[in-house]
Amino acid sequence: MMTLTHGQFNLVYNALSFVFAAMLASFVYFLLMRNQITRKNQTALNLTTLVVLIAGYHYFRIFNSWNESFHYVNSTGMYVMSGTPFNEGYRYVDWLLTVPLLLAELITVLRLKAAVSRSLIIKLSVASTVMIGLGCPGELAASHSTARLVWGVLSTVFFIYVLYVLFVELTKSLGDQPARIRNLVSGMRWVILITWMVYPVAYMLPRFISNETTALVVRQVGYSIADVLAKPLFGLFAVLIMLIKSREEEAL
Ligand code: RET
Repeated sequence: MMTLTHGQFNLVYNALSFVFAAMLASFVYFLLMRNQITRKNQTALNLTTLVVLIAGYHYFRIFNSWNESFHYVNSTGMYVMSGTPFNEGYRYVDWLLTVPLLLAELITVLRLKAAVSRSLIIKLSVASTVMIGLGCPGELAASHSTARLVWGVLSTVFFIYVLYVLFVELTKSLGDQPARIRNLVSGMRWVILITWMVYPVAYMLPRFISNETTALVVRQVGYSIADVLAKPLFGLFAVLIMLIKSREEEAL
């Protein structure tokens, strides 16, 4: 039976609540930015707005699921499992939807030639969907099982392919972008590289942290931090690019 201290329960509770607030706030912010972005740049803005909306909905559900999974025992001052299991599935459903959208957002905001854009978006969305799909059965397998390791390794192959497309193939298409945009794209790619590494590390965590409760708390807080960086922060980078492009178009 898993037992959480008051501090452990509240740490996850507050982290999930913070991410929910960040998704809501960025959703409203992206909506408010609409009239400052020219029509040509609005597809990318739509994508980033959708991503934070989808994530906001899932965080609302994850937050509720967390609250339903534990109840407070007055006599011990601890939180014990209520019997309703915590639903990690929301995260995978969220990633299945938001990861291809985030990658499409990165490519769309650049407004490359139509054929180049299409080819990059197809490669990135197929590879990222397979990456998440392969991670799913591994997440359901027991913490120390070989199955978890094998699914994780298979998923990582597609993760590496996504990084290859972003850092090698995309670079070839950036030649005609102004230097300022190239720097921002470079920033966005580093946000992807650094924040996306948190997910496989969190997946493998139960192998390294033997205390189940600590592993759960660290994983939830890790995912929460990564999600704020990978969605709202990444979206802010994208909006900056849209603003620069919109100003340039208006000046013409
Ligand atoms: C899994 C399984 C283990 C191996 C790898 C994984 C990668 C997950 C990633 C998820 C990214 C999610 C994002 C969500 C927020 O928007 C599936 C954990 C490599 C990279 C960016």
